[in-house]
Amino acid sequence: MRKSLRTAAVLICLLPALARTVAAGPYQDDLKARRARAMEKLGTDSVAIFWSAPPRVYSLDVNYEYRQDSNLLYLTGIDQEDTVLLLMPGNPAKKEILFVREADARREHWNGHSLTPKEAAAASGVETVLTMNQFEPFVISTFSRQGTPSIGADETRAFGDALAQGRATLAVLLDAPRTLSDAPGPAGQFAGRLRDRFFGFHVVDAGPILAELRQIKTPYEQTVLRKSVAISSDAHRAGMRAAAPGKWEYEVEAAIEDVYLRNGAMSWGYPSIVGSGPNATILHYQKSGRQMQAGELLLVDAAANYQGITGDITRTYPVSGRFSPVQRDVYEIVLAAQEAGIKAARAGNQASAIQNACDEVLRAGLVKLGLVTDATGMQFKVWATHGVTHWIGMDVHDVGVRGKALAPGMAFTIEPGIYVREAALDALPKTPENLAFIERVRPLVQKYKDVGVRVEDSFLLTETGVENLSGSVPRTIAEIERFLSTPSTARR
Ligand SMILES: [Mn+2]
Repeated sequence: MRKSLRTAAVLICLLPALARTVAAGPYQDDLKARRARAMEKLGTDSVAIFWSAPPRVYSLDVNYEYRQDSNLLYLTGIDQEDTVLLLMPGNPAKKEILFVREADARREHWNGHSLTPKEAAAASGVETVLTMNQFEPFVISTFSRQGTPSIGADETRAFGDALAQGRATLAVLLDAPRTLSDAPGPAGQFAGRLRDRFFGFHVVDAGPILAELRQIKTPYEQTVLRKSVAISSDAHRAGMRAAAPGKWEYEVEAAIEDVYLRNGAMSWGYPSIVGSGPNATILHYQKSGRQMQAGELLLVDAAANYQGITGDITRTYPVSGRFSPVQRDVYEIVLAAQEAGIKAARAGNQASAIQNACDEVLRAGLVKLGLVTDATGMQFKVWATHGVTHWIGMDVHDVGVRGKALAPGMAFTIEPGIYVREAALDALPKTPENLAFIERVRPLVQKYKDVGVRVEDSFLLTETGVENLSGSVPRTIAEIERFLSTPSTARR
C-alpha cells in the first residue's frame, strides 16, 4: 500500500513534465498550427484521414530508403511507416488523433526503434496517440455512431450528428485517375469500403486544402528552406571544384552529395543531374557515367532534402574554366531570361508573368542567334522546351493552387533553359513551314549543337520582395570564370 502510494506520487510529479514534452518546441508549434489551419478549412462536420507512405521495394528483400508521404510529414513531422493521422475538427477536445505502430522487439532489432505513443506525441505535438491496432475499431465505432471509447464516448458526437443528418464529410487524399479503368489508390479504396458500409457522408479530396496550405511557407518552413538551399549551394560550389577535363560526371555527383550528408541532409531532394557535353541537353539525365572533355559544358541540377524541404538549383559551366564564344552566346540569353523572370516575380503577379518574361527574352535571343526564324510565335519552344517556374517545398515540384497570385511566403524556381539537339529538328512534323525552317536553321544547329544551358535558382517571396536563396553560387559568366580560375584550395 505504502509503495503504490509512492508510485502514485511519482506519477503525479511526472505528469506536468510529460505535458511539457508534448509541446516540445517551435517545430511542434508550427506542426500544430498547420493542423489547426487544415481543420479550419475542413470544417466541423468532417473527419480527415492521412496515411504514411508504404515502403518501396528496390529489389528482392531490399527497400529504397524510406520516403514519408509529404502531406503526412507536413502535418505531423513523423518520418515513420505505419502511421495514420486522423483529424476531427468537430470534437470538443481531442481533435487530432495519431496512430503509430505497436512496439515489436524483433522488428526493432532488425530495423531500429519505433516511436512509442509518448515519443510520437512529443515529436508531433499531437496529444492523443493510439496504436495502429486501434485504428479500424476507432473508424468503425465513429462511422457507426457508437461512440469511441478509446478517446471518450462524447468526443465524436458532433460528427455522429452530422452523419445522422447526412451532411458529414470524409476527406482523404485521392489520386487523380488517369483512366476510368484505373483502380483508386489505397485512400480512395478505403473511402470506398467505408461508403459500402456506412451512410450519411460524402468523400472529398483533401489534396486542394493541403496544396493551398503548403503553397505559403510558414516562418519555420522558411528557416528550414533557407538552410536547405544553403547546403545545396555549398554542394554546387563543391561540384564546381570537382569538375575538370578528364574527370567523370560521377565524381562531381559524389562531391555534391558528400556535402548533403556532411550537413545532416536526409537525402537528395531528387536524383542529381550531372550532364557533360551532349548530356547537358538531356533534361533528366541521371546516369552520371561520362568522362568530361576539355571545352565542354557541364550542366548540374541538384539539391538536398534537408528536414523534408528541398530547393532546386541548376548551374551550367565550362569544364575547362572558360566559356567558348558559342557557349557564351547561349549562356547570356538564358541568364538574361532569368533576370527578366526575376523582375516579374512580384507579389500580385501570376506565375505566368514569370514564364512570359522569360519566354520573351529566350525568343528574341534565339531569333538573334538564327536558331529561330519566327519572331512572334512558339517556334522557340523547339529549343526552350520546358516551363521556367514551379513551386518548391516538401516536394521539388511542390503543390500549389493554380492561378493564385504570387504572395509573400511562396517559394519557387526561375529556370530558363536552351538545349540545342539535332534530333529536335527530326522530330518536327514535316509541314512545308517546318521544312523551310529546318533548311534555314540547319547550319546554326551545327554551330550550336549539343550546347545545353539552364540557370536555375530557388526564390522566396517575402514582404520586402523576391529573395534569391541560392544567389551565393556563381551565376554570371564573370562569376563562374573567376570561381573556376581560382586554385581549388582557395575556392570557397
Ligand atoms: Mn526545377
